[in-house]
Amino acid sequence: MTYKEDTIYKSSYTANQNWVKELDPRHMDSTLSSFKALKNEKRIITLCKPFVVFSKNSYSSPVTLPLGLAYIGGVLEKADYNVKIIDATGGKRPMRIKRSLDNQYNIQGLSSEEILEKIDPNTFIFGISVMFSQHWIEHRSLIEKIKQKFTKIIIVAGGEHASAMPEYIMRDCPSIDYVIRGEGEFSMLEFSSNLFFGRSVNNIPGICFINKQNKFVDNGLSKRIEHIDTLPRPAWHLLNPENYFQDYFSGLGLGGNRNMPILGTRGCPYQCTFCSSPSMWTTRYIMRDPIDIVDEIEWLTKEYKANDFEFFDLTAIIKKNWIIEFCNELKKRGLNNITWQLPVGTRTESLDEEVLKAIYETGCRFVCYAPESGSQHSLNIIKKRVKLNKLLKSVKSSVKIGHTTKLNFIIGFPHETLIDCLKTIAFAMYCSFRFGISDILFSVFTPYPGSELFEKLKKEKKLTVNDNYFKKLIVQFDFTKGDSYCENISATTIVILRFLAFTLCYTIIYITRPKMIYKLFKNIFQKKFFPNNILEQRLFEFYLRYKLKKKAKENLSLKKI
Ligand code: B12
Ligand code: SF4
Repeated sequence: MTYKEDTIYKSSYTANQNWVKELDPRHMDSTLSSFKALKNEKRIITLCKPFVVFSKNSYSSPVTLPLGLAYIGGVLEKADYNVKIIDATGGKRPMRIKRSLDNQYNIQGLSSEEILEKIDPNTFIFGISVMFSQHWIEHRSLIEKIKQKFTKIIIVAGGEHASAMPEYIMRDCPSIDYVIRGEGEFSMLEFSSNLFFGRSVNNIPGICFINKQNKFVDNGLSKRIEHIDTLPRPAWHLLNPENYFQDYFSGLGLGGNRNMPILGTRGCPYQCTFCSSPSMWTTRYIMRDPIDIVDEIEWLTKEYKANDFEFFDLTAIIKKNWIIEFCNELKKRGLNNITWQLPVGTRTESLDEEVLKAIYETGCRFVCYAPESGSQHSLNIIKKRVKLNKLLKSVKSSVKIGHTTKLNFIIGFPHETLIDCLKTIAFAMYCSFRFGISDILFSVFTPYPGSELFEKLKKEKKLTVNDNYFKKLIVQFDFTKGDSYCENISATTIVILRFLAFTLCYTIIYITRPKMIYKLFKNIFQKKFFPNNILEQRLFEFYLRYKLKKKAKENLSLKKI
C-alpha cells in the first residue's frame, strides 16, 4: 500500500547540507541474501543500550524498551549473525539507581563495570546506541573502558546524538571506530557483512570514520528504507520485556499495563527549528501498512501478553485515511482488550472529531499534543506550523470524547520575550481551565545537536560544544536549575516561570476536576497504581526510586554487620 506525500514543506534554511532524500528501494529478502553470515560463524555482534543519566533532583527519568536496537537485532539475526543485546536499563531486576561520583547525577541501570562483564569475548562488532546528547559524557567514558578491555573489538555508534555530531564524538572519543548515521537497519547489515567478509566499508551510505590521514570521512545519512513493512519484527526475544512490565518502568505514556512500544510511521515531514528529526530522518515521512501494524499488535499480545501499546512515532497521525484504516482493522480483528497511546507530542492536522472518536473506540486512551507555544508569533518563528484555533478545537473534542489529554510546551526559545513566555503559560492555563485536560508539560528550550537552532546558536557563538554544554543538558528536568539561550530572559526567570506554570496549571486541573483527586486517593490504596496523568506517574516513580534506594542501603548495612 502506498500513500502520497503531500505534506512536505521546504525550509529556506538547511541545517545539514548532507541530507539525503534518496530512498533505499531494496526489499528485505534480497538485502538479507546479499549480506548473509557464514553458516558456522562463531563471532558475535553485541548491541548495547547504555545506562540512563539524570540529575539527582530530576523529576523525570522514564525508561523504555529500546525499539531501535530491537529492530537492528531483528535484521542481523535474520541474516544469520549471532546477536546479543546488553540492555543496561532493563536487563536486570530490580532496577538500580546509583549516585555519580561527583554526587550530581543519578545513574540508572548497569554500571560500566557490569556492562564490561557482560560483553562476550567472541564479540567482533560492538554496536552502541548513542541516542541522548545529555548522556554523552558518561557514555564516552563507558566506550573508552570497553576499548581498553577489548582492544580488538570494532566499536560502531548509532542513534540520534551520534548521527547529529559524528565527527565531534569520534574526535572526543577515539575509541569509536565508526558512526552509522540515520536509520540503522540496512547500513548496519551491510557494514557488518563487509567487516565479517573482510570487505571495505568505506563507501556504505551512513558510514563515518576518521581515516589514516586523520581526515573525517562522512558518507552522509543512511538512505531511508522505502519498504519498511518488509523489515523483520523487532527482536524482543533478545531483550527482557517482562522486566519492563514492572511498576518502575512507566514508558512514555501512562503506565500500569503490559506496555510495549510500536512504530506506525518513520520520519516527519516538518522542520521545526528546535528539532533534530529533519537531520536524522530527513523530511521523508513513511507510513507502514495499517494491516501490518495490527499484525504486529496481535503478535505482541500473543507472544508477550502485551495489552497496551505506545506509538513512538515522531508524528504519528498526518493522514486521516491512514488512521481510519488502522482503526477499522483493529475493529475487524476484534482486538477489544487492548489500549494504546499517542504519548509523543502529536500534531493536530488530522485529529478531528471523527478521528478522535475512531481512535477512542479502538482503545486509544492517551493523546499528547505538542503545540510547544501559546504565542502565534513564536510558533511562526520556530516553524511549528500549528494554528492555535484549530488546536483548541481538537483538544476540546479529545477531552469530551474521553481521552486523557496532555499538552507539551517549551519556554525560552532564543527569540522569546517575557511576553511570549507569559502568553504560553496563559494559553496552557486557559486549556487547563476551559477543556479539562489532564496533563501538561513545560520544558525549557535546549538546543539539541542536529536542530536548526543548535547550528544557528553555534554560528552566532552563543553556544560552544564542550563538556559544560552536555552537563547543562542533563539538568533540564531539574526543577532547581535552568538555562537560558534567550537574550531577553535570564535562566533564573525561566526556572521561576516553569515552576509557576506547572503549579498554576496543575492546581487548575485538579480543582476543576475533583474526580481526579478521588481517583488518585482510590489508586493509592489499590494494589496496582493506575495514574490519572504523567505527574502522578512521575511522583509514583519518585516514591519507588526512594524505596529502592532505602532497600539498597538496608542491604548494605546488613552486609556490614
Ligand atoms: C522513546 C523516546 C524516549 C524515551 C527513551 C528511549 C529509550 N530508548 O530509552 C524517553 C521517554 C526516556 C525519552 C526521553 C527523552 N527524550 Co526522547 N525520544 C524517544 C522517541 C520518541 C522514540 C525513540 C525510538 O524508539 N525511535 C524509533 C527507533 C526505530 O529509532 P531510533 O531509536 O532512533 O533507532 C534508529 C536509529 O537511531 C539507529 N540506531 C539507534 N541506535 C543505534 C545503534 C547502532 C549501533 C546503530 C548502527 C544504529 C542505531 O537505528 C535505529 C533503527 O533505524 C524519539 C523520537 C523518535 N521517534 O525517534 C525521542 C528522542 C530520541 N528524544 C529526544 C529527547 C530530546 C528526549 C528528552 C531529552 C526529553 C524531551 N525534551 O523530549 C528526554 C531525555 C531522556 C533521558 N532519560 O535523558 C530527542 C533526542 C535528541 C537528542 N539529541 O538528545 C528525540 C530524537 C526526539 C526529538 N526529535 O527531539 N525519549
Ligand atoms: S517537532 Fe515534531 S513536527 Fe516538528 S519537526 Fe520535530 S517531529 Fe516534526
